[in-house]
Amino acid sequence: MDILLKAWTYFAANVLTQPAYFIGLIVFIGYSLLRRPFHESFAGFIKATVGYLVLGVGSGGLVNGFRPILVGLKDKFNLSAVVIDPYFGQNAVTAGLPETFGRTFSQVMVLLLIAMTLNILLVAFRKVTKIRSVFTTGHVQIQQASIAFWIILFAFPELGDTSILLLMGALLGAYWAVGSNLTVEITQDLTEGGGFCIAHQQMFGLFIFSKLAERMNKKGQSKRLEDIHLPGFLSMFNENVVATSVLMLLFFGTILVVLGQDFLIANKFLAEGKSFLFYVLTTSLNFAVYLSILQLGVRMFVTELTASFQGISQKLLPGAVPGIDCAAAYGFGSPNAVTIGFLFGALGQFLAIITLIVLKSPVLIIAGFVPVFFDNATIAVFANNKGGLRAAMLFPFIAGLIQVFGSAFVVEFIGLAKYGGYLGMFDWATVWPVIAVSVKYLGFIGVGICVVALLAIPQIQYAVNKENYFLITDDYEAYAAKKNAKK
Ligand code: ASC
Repeated sequence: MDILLKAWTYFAANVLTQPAYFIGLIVFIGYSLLRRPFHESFAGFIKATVGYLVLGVGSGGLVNGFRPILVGLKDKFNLSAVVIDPYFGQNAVTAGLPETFGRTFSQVMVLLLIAMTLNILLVAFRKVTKIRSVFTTGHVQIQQASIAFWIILFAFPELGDTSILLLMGALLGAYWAVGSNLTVEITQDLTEGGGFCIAHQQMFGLFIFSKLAERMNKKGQSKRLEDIHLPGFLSMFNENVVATSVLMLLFFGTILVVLGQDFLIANKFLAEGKSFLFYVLTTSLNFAVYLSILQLGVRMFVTELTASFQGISQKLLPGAVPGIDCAAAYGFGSPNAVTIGFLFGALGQFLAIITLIVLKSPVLIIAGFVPVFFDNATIAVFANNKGGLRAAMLFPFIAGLIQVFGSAFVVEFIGLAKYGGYLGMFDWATVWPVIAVSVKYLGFIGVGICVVALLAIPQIQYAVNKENYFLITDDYEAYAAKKNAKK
């Protein structure tokens, strides 16, 4: 037993929570099941893993380069505030657990085992459960597990470790399976049968905003970004690198000027004696650099994943779809949607933060880079695909407001505010506050209600779309032909 647990922990720490290797492994297994020769399966493993690592260089570069700038605002103005960002959330939980609850959380790998098993079982029994997707984005699962652990302890401070693991396994497992399953149709539409869905932190948001965007654009009156061609000198913005660079220069340029040269030197952003102007320029242009790298990575691994996963969905886990990082969406649709989503999300967040200040809210929130960028950019990509430019501006803006207000409420409610961080992504500012309130006031019944309510969602999705529900993943070509015939 001990050896098995050790082997699992090793696997979980090095493969399961490292999406690059996990996706690589899935690709290898997929090709092997398709009886491709070993060298092809191996080549697939390498291409998928390298592609995912390249994506990681892009998203890591964005996070590491731009998070300190946003957080710098907090230090510059000496604010005591909660930063909404998954990494800050995880740190806050780690710091607060011993003091608040007298415990620590070391069993995250066991939790992943329970939740992963539950997720696979839910897909294996898809005829009954109507769940088609497996969540593979391990690094965000860990961030989510730490906040969920806090929420459960907050509701049941006396509960023993095993019971907590079971409750978390049920709640998180259901959330992972149901949430990623919600994104199947919209991702198939966006990627024209890419064969994956999104397993991240704004899955409910993507679903809701896609539906609203579709509604808003019933007559197809709002053009998609990729169909808009700006005239005259504005035509330079048709190119993504130019549009992103110019907009980021305005956005981060303003923030860097507010922070000021002295602050930047004192905090080691800028070396003494170096040009401030060129520092601002390089920093802003780096945004476009990392975004380009990220998109390159997506292109590298998605092709492999799509081709190889047939093996798994035909032979191992019938009808399954892999749920992957939200950044995979940035390789599809208009790249300018990413930039627009970020800016309008930031606008929403800043407006919400000003409102908190004006209303003298007991908690102040600082925009964290990960929710502002990855949530809202992804929402914009999906919203643009269904509802065009208007939707790509409106919904990230609304999401920005919600991320701040929802987080401000829940972080105060669960008593995490004084440790300075909260996850802050869209689902964690909407779905999880509802779960937190339910389990706090209704106890075990609340947990039961939440799990049942989550599992009811795919049933409703199926009931309203029986004909195409499984077809869209089992045979996208047939689904697309059917849709076109209808048109
Ligand atoms: C997150 C998180 C990241 C990013 C990344 C986006 O939630 O923790 O590092 O989003 O997954 O590609």
